[in-house]
Amino acid sequence: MKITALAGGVGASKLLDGLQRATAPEDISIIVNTGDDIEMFGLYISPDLDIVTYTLAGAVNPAAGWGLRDDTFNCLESLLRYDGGERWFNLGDRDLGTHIFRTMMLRRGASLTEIADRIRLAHNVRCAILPMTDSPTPTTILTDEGELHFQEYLVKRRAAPRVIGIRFENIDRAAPAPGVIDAITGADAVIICPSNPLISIGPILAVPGVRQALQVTAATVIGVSPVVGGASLKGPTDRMLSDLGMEVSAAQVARLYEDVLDVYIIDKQDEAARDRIISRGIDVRVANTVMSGPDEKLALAREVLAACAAC
Ligand code: FO1
Repeated sequence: MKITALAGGVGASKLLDGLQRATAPEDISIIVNTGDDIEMFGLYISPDLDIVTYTLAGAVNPAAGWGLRDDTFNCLESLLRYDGGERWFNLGDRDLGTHIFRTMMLRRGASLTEIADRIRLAHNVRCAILPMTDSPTPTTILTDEGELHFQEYLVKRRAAPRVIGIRFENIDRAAPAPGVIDAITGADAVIICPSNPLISIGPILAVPGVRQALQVTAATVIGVSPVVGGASLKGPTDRMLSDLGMEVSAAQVARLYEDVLDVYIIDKQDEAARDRIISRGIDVRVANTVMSGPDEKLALAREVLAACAAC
């Protein structure tokens, strides 16, 4: 069974790690959000591509869910001594190797797609990893304190400012990266990972042609809720939904995807929302979606695969 996943950062990576253990990794293609990308110290940083790659390689810092395991920060400290800036975005010494390589290859004219493939092969990752687009489309968060790059909002300001709006810069002029549309239309199942619907999956769906491909694909489109019991397990999904006047619930996230979803997997804690979601024409499966360890990741991945096989 050919599977394509739409993914953001940490939550998605956990499920993807389960999936690569539950089925043949070569059958999985992952379309990754690049709206979080940011330039720092002249380097092109692509956090979600790196989080997915490092996690699937078993190399991620397990406590943080991003960066490399046992990394050190000597280079960053040296840079900040010259720069005089505040340390708010932690780039590890070995992680910097990835950013230097990516930046060097971009300057030589390689595409983000080609570079992502080189990096995942170097880490022996067998799933295909595709950026959503090859052109920069940074996410701007409009807040009561002004406009912030997504990383400034999330990491520097710890998601404290109130969100008024979200803008995906240059998105109308962006094209899906090579292989993205084929991965959606040629799959047997497309999985929308439990990522932030507004700033992780939202940018992928906003790339011209992607949402339409999901609407017409013969693949079963299966979403996994990132909201459990009225809160997000990781990151500011709950706060952002609420700031933007939306209900913080699994059902609300399903509504954001209702034009593309066939099946939605919600947590046992949210079982009461089942009928509300079914009434919108979406099949619902109830599972333990809280991936607290390797066994839970594998169990949820098997649940997702069972939902794919049932359609
Ligand atoms: N997240 C943080 O909360 N603090 C950091 O200092 C930080 C550094 C960082 C460096 C490289 C990288 O690939 C990711 C990093 N992240 C950091 C994670 C990142 O900000 C977000 O979690 C993702 O963009 C959302 O998926």
